[in-house]
Amino acid sequence: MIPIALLPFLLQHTQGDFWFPSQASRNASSVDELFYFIFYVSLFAFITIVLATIIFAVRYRRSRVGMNPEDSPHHSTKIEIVWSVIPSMFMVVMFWYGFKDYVAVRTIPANAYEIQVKAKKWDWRFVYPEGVESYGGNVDMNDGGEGLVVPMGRPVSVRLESSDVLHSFYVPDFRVKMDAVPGRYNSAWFEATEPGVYPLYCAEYCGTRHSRMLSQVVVKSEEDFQAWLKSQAVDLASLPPAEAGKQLFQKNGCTACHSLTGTPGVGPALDGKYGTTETLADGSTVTIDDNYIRESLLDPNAKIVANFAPSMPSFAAQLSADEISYLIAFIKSLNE
Ligand code: HEC
Ligand SMILES: [Cu+2]
Repeated sequence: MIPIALLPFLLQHTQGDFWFPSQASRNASSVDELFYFIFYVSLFAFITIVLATIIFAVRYRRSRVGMNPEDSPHHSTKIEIVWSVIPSMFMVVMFWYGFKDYVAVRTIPANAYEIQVKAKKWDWRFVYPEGVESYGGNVDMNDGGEGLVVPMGRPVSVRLESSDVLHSFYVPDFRVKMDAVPGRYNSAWFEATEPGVYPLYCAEYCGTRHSRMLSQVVVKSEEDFQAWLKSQAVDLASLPPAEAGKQLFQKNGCTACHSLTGTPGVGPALDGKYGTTETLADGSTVTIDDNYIRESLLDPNAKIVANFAPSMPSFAAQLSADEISYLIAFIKSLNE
């Protein structure tokens, strides 16, 4: 049914096409081949059945034959065997490759390089075995993060967790998608085969800023990846406190809710705020000082800023006393 001239176009998928983005991981081609096999078998069956239906309806229509329908033969073993056995053979092929690919996609190679992926409303944080952290990378949010940086040519596993609601780790170019579920760990793996930058989506509607929970996977050659790891290892204590606080502000995803440009987001903008007077939801006022910021981080719902929903998570489990001081120094430095 498909014009022969179209076939080479339809079968050449590696660069990405109408159906799929590029194939940038080792499992991508087998996923696509199975998809296309099922797709073309279904297309063939669909066209054959619809055509036969139309032809029979026209050819044996009542006005043409001019009489009431004859009783149809109710049994033909030959036909029944043909239409059972042939489709079953196709099903077995689909099952066999589906099962084989499923096992390959779900079995994490023992030598995989494990990165912890932490999802929360509404950003991603990536923790490497070397203690290095990377985050976000969403151009739109302008958070300055680089996203998930991975080496090319060796298996990488992601251990997914969520600290609030369901999120889903989705990299279309790798054909990888796995939920990040609060209260349990999930894992997925891939082996990137082409250097480049690929979009990383949250594929589970997770609240008002779900569409902004957009990051990227940066695939680097082994040497570039090792160089990147080295360049990321910073000792916060060696930085000026405000600079250390700035890094923590980005790493902890404060940028997802707080802008530093005066425009309120989910939470109030934090530039030029230190030392000013804040009006709270109950009408009382409070001065934004060190103790107030500390309380905002450890017990955010103790005082709610007027006109904002109490949606800030507590950072009591994430931040050490030193880190809280760095963050305070950073917020103070925004007044200068
Ligand atoms: C999920 C969104 C969200 C995240 C992430 C978040 N906050 Fe907030 N934050 C809010 C909201 C909403 C408010 C205002 C309501 C309230 O007082 O709880 C707020 C209030 C504050 C205040 C008080 C501001 C004022 O004008 O009185 C400070 C300071 C603050 N956050 C700092 C931070 C820091 C530092 C981080 C990162 C460690 C952070 N927040 C992460 C949503 C967030
Ligand atoms: Cu999400």
